[in-house]
Amino acid sequence: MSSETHHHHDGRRVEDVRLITGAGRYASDWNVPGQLYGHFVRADRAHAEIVSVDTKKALAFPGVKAVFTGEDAVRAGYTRAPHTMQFVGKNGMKARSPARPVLAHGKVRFVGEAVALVVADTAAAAQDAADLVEIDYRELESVTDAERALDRGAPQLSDEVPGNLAWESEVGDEKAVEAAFAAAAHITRAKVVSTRVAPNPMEPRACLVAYDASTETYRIHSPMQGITTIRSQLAAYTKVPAEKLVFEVGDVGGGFGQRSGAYPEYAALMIAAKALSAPVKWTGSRTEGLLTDTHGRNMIAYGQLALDKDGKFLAMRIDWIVDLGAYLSPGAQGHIRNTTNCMTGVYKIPALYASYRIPITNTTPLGAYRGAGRPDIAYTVERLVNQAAAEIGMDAAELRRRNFIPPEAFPYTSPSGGSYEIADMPGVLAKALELADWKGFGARRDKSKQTGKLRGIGISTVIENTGLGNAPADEVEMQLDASGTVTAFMVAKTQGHGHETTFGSIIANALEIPLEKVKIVQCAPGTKLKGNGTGGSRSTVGAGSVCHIAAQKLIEQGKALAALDLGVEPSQVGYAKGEFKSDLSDRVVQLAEIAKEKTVSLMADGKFGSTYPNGCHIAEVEVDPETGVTEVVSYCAVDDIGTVINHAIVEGQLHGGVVQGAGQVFGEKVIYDPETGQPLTATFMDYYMPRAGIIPEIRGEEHPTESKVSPLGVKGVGESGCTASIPVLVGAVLDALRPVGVDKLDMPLTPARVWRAIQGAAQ
Ligand code: MCN
Repeated sequence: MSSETHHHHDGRRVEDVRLITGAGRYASDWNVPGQLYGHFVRADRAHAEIVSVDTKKALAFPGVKAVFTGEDAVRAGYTRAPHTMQFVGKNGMKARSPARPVLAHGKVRFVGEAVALVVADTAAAAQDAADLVEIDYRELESVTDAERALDRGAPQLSDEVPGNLAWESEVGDEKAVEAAFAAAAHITRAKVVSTRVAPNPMEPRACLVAYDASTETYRIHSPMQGITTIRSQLAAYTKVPAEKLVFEVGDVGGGFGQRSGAYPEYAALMIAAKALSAPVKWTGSRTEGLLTDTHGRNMIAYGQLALDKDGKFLAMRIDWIVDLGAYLSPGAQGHIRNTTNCMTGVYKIPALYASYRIPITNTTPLGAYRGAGRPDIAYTVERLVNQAAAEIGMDAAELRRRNFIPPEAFPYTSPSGGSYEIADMPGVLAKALELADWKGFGARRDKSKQTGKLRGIGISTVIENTGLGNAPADEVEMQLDASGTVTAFMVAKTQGHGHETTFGSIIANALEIPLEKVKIVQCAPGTKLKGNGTGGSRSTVGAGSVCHIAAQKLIEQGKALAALDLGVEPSQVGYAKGEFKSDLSDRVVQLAEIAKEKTVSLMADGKFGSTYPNGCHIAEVEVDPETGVTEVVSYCAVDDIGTVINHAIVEGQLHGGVVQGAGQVFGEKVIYDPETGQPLTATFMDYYMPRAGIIPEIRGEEHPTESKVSPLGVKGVGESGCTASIPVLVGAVLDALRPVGVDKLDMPLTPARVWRAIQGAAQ
């Protein structure tokens, strides 16, 4: 979008004044009269039978109203957690998951699993009394390692999941791949591990449930990413009809995928609110978040890439192991769908074969986490490509150039069934090489050497699917009132993304009115609107596009209404800048006037396919071999996200994504003790979080190819940053270390691990 269309507004986020001056309304700010407070008693061991739960002492604690246990969950029938792994696997295999009562019953399968819910008249009393709930366990051997869980003789989590194998599947053509490998001039092999990370949004998970017995309705306040998916999942979990679940969402302090599904805690609070005829509120702590917010990534890929003598890719083979934790969570499916979709990346790879094995383990369930499989497949493919370049001695950019899907081949159907709409990889690459001064790297490496530093350069060229959602359509309701204010209602939900600004601008631009005249209302309580929640970087492609369509509809309806005033035919009315005019009349009808007597109200909808943002990131690092400390000294990003609605927000999204990826690369990792299954990273003392300073100022450029999927020409951007940054940063460090003999190293690339790898190679 050209800057002229933004003459109404300087591009700054309209929500920020509210959010940074303490005027936001987050879950903790949300209170209702007479509310009680819940505190969950959680499993302190990874795998055990529950012999008994004694609540007597807790119940006697001053202020305690009730204690709920697995028996209450079973009595309510809240035992089958919904999951979305609906794919058909090998030999027709359907995904399997253990039953999961909303409070554990019979067995606990990971540390942190909720076993009891104590409700009291203060949060402190509930917490204190929780310590008095006495649970007698019979401990079982646990397994937290994905590959070990699949071994014969491994501890078994559930009779419902024989061999701990929740699902197995394959894609591609195994025979064709075998033939291609047999004829290859070179084969690159790598085991690529995408570490398990915890999402850690700034605002902890929380939920306040009130029950109205007269209407049998639950009012649920919780920070979430949208309400439609959660509503249907919670309805499935509890068998309470969806229309009896009314959601209320205020401001949300980050989500990153983790808040998209129904958690058992929400349903447990429903039991309590109904039983006690009082609203019950729970606010999670940081440690509860680290233990029970669905984790992300956590995949092991055994990859192989076959090349001919000119460096052309012939075939790729990947064996995936994706550990989904103790139970399949609602967000689990992304790890399959999104990795499959873009499995061959931006490259033309004629033959592909991949197999999936999905174990369950005694660990926190996995869910969507910024990218939900997209960064993992990109990391795997890019690791293979970079390693192949090093092994055959070809420039990593040149190897890419030889293997890109050529621009004229779009729309392109990948061997795993992805259908990429449009991209210009050679163009993206050329721009990035120029921006990063790829050619000048040798001189910079020499210069770093003089100061005792190992300099490395990394490159990633990636593509991902964004936009597609499960909802039958995205709907927007639009109202124009007599003050000329246009209000748009939808069920996407900003969690810090700036939707008030971007969706407001889409409408303001379409109507050519000031942004101040547009109001965005997301997830109004009790709304019947259809649509996707925010996730999968789909909101702009989906809800955003429908905002545009709705505005066009408003203009058309306005023309009909204005025509009556002007005494002409609707086709003789023109619209611009908030005014209806006709050549046949010298009167002007203001937009507000058509709502003078009655608010104008309309519905618009749309169903959109996938868009494919893509890009090339290039980073340089300096590693100090004395200390193992890595400094990222340069970061360039060229991204194609189609038409850009708001450049500052897009830059922010990319920056946030890049740093989130860098967090995983340089430190973030959830670690379990292999013997006991205890998580060793359950506080910020143990779990690394990235700081803004770990990435220098990003030098970015746009390289848009317009998407036809959306009338706005947009592609999603919310996840692009981490999809590109993980491979580029690992690639840069490995490039720095290769001259000293280190050619593989798994994340996290902490100083200690880098230093040890350098020492190990020297011996
Ligand atoms: N945008 C734009 N022009 C485009 C595309 C997007 O101006 N061509 C703007 C959008 O209008 C929106 C933002 O960029 O304000 C992100 O848009 P989009 O790519 O459509 O993604 P979603 O709004 O659907 O957000 C989801 C995505 C995901 S999946 C995760 S995870 C993630 C992310 O966004 N979580 C976030 N970014 C996050 N940012 C914040 N602050 N907090 C999170 O939890």
